[in-house]
Amino acid sequence: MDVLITSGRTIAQGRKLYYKDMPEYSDETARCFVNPFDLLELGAAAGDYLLLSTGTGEEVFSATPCDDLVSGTVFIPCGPHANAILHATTRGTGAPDYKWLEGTVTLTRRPPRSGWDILIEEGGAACPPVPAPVGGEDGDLVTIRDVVCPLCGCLCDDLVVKVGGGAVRSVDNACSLGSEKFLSQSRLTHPISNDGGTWKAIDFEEAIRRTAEVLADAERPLLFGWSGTSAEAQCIGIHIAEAIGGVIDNCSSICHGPSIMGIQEAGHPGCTLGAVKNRADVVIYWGSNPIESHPRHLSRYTTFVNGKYRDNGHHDRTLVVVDIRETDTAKIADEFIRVKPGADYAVFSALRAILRGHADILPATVGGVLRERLIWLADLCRNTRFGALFTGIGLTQSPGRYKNVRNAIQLVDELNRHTKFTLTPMRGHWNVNGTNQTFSYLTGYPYGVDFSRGTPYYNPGETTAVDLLRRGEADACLIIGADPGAHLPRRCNEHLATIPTIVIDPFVSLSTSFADLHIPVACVGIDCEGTGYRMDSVPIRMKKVLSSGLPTDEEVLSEILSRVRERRQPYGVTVPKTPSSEAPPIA
Ligand SMILES: Nc1nc2c(c(=O)[nH]1)N[C@H]1C(S)=C(S)[C@@H](COP(=O)(O)OP(=O)(O)OC[C@H]3O[C@@H](n4cnc5c(=O)[nH]c(N)nc54)[C@H](O)[C@@H]3O)O[C@H]1N2
Ligand SMILES: Nc1nc2c(c(=O)[nH]1)N[C@H]1C(S)=C(S)[C@@H](COP(=O)(O)OP(=O)(O)OC[C@H]3O[C@@H](n4cnc5c(=O)[nH]c(N)nc54)[C@H](O)[C@@H]3O)O[C@H]1N2
Ligand code: SF4
Ligand SMILES: [Mo]
Repeated sequence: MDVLITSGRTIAQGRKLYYKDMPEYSDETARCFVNPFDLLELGAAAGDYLLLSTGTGEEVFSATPCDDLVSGTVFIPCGPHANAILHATTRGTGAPDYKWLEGTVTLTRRPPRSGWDILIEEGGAACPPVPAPVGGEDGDLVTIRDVVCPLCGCLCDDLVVKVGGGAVRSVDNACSLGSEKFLSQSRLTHPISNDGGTWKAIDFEEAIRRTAEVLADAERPLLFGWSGTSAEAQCIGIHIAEAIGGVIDNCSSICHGPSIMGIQEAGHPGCTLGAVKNRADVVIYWGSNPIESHPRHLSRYTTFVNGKYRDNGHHDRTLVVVDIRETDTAKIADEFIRVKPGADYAVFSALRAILRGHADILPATVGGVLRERLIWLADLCRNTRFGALFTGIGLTQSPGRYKNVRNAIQLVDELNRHTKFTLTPMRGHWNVNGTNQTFSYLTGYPYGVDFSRGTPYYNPGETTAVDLLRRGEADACLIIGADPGAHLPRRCNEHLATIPTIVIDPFVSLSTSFADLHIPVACVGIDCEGTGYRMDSVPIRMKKVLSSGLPTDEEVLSEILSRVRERRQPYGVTVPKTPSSEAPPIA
């Protein structure tokens, strides 16, 4: 059967993000949600195995019947299984087609593989042994209040954490995603090096020396990730990139990078989450499913919360969800509008036409939405006192991409002729917004910054991680605060497995599989402090709740920076490297 394959977040996948060494993670990322009628047609039942095939490859998933999807579309939680069949083309934006992949589905008897098996096939090594959890007895529990959650862009700052026996024992107020990060024990205690397929413990001094050598000696090094670490560490990373003439890119290139491209073209009518809480009477989530990806967003900031001028919680507000699936967020919304996959640009244009008084020129449906529904939505937005549109990666990773966001901004501009309306991208990681802040104020560009010319250069689709890896251009890679093993297309991982790759991460991740070296560090927000930027660009200081004795990202990076500076000629004396004329074409 021909299907459109789309992927995204689930609660179970998010809860297992910090347990990628465990089978439960793979069990979730190997699920495939299918409309029950499609399953009937396939002759399959819940739990049966389905083979999904695309132009890139094939992978087995286990079937989960799901009424939220229309017939002909299947949904996979994001992870190694989805990325095993995804191509690495980014259409000039840096972000692959995570939400739009054509393929076929058939019944099979073969069971799904684990994430690690996929990585091994892509050229990686087996999972290293993870040391037994620290501490036995809880000891005297210490309670720490007003702790900030280092998981998603909500940066909730009201957590209560109990610590004892050298570990976090309980977390109150956080959602299950945040709690699981605090409670995870999938941590390494010393650097490990991959010696021909076997893992060997090494000390920090050797790990840092080897990292500096690899980076300083590379022709086209890539430093990727950064959204899982502090703003302070990001700044040091940018200095390393400058010192080695490398490319530094952050997770936004594969995420909300297209939102930033839209903002570059049309501006950003943003506001703080506090303004939304206090004033918004219309809240729209478009291509975003916060119940599973930012679970406390509605209760802390937008919907189920009383504000200064909205003292009756959700009774004072209208919640609208626009998505291709009837998500859990859609189910609790006042109105759910289902669009056809990839049809958002047309729907935004139709809304703009209605606001300009041209409803009469519209056909009966636009992007699968009835004209009358669109007129209703335009009227709702025009008549609000304060409207807040939150955009997700359903817009940035589907056809139209940054043009979708640009059109959404232009719709919001149009609405501001009538009332007050704002737009906020639902930034994913706790400090991915920080990457755009630090990269912009130090280099002038928000992500994908190439220092090979001796001066910062930025061109999404060229200087972005997926594109550099797809073209096989990077010849060494430092991964910090990201997990390409789990989240980048197969082609990128296959290349990473062939070049020297260093991972700096407190947790074992799927990227550990193709790391030559994995350097464990203190985790920002748990065992060290640091600055994060909430999705509305408010900087928040992350707390330290326990001592692990591990060095911080800042410390490890500072040491690497001074070593690469020693090893390379002072900046300006070296001949600036430009990509060679033999380099494969960009597209
Ligand atoms: N549980 C969990 N939470 C997370 C993460 C995680 O891995 N797990 N990761 C974090 C990160 S990095 C990010 S960026 C955020 C992302 O948070 P979200 O933006 O909520 O991400 P997704 O669930 O991937 O996609 C959002 C929605 O887009 C819809 N969609 C797909 N195609 C289209 C389309 O063509 N049009 C429209 N209108 N909608 C479409 C999907 O059905 C989906 O419900 O989540 C963060 N939070
Ligand atoms: N199929 C599919 N694939 C997708 C997507 C999709 O929708 N579908 N979405 C894409 C998107 S939007 C994104 S952003 C990416 C997900 O992007 P990734 O960055 O790959 O997401 P995570 O797995 O959360 O990786 C974060 C890493 O940071 C590490 N980390 C946490 N705290 C610290 C710290 O204090 N210091 C350091 N050094 N590291 C730390 C964690 O252990 C983890 O390994 O996935 C992309 N891939
Ligand atoms: S909503 Fe986000 S920041 Fe808040 S507790 Fe959950 S994961 Fe943490
Ligand atoms: Mo993301």
